[in-house]
Amino acid sequence: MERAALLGMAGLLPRMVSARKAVSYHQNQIHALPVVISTWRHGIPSNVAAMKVLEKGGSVLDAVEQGVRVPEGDPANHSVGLGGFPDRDGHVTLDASIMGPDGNAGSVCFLEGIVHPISVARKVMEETPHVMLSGDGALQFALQKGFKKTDLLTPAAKQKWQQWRQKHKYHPEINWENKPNEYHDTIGMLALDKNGDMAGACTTSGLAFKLHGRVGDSPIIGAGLYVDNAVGGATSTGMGELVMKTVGSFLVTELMRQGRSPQQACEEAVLRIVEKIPDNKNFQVGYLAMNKQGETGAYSLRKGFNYALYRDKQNRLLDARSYYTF
Ligand code: SD4
Repeated sequence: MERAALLGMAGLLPRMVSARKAVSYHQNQIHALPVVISTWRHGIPSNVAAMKVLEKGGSVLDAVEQGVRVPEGDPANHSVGLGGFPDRDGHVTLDASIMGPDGNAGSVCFLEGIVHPISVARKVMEETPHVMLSGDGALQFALQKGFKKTDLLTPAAKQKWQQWRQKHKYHPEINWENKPNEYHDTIGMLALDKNGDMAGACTTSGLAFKLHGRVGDSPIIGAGLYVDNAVGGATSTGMGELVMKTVGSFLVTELMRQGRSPQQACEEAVLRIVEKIPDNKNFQVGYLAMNKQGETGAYSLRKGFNYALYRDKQNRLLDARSYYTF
């Protein structure tokens, strides 16, 4: 059966057409560098930290690392680092990845007890021949490198977990990250320095109350983060399983390589999820992308995804357009 017919049967065609229309929208404009873009409201202070590094002439890798350390160290942020909501057994387990302009990459997953997993990921990248360390091995490595072990489960996060345990259900909510002062989501950040070199970072405590041992897209190079300094980069937030199944950030970057604008590439990657994973009703995914010219794109499966864009001396919170209008 033809693809259009299949999609029509699934009730997807009208929406697909509207997504295709939306693809034509992008600003083909070259912006002053540097540029920093990151997911969600917590991207605003994170962008400030990253831009400070760039304005002082620091490296683009330092910029993204310092940027995402802001929510990692914030106990009021319940989806990144310290204060992150635990898994269903009460363990706060963290995932993070980083990529530099030289194509080097590092990540950690299922890491407990370390406030700044992004900095451990960077050490994996720079001081080992590997890309990813997990669990106890990642913790041992971090301790050897001088990171201090910290209890990441704050009283507020513990209380939420205990409330959750009473109900004993697991229903991911769309945009739960937007609930004021309660849930803010994964931070993914891309930065382009004044020379046009790009780095990216992504860090999270993952889905709240996930199964013990679950790892999401954020530490998977090509899923939660990808940077190719010849083309640009992408990062994601939301239900990591949907991103992993479609290798989202690599897909977005490859689409840019083929000539799509960052906006077009993000939209096509969301469309890929819709086409390949029909059971997407209860989930959110958001992509951010930036190309070598500093053009940016943002698109999500559902309404409610916002992001912080710092360029031309302005750091603004913007709403992404979405595939579904609900
Ligand atoms: C994950 N993408 O672990 C991350 C978390 C997230 O909405 O962004 N949740 O799947």
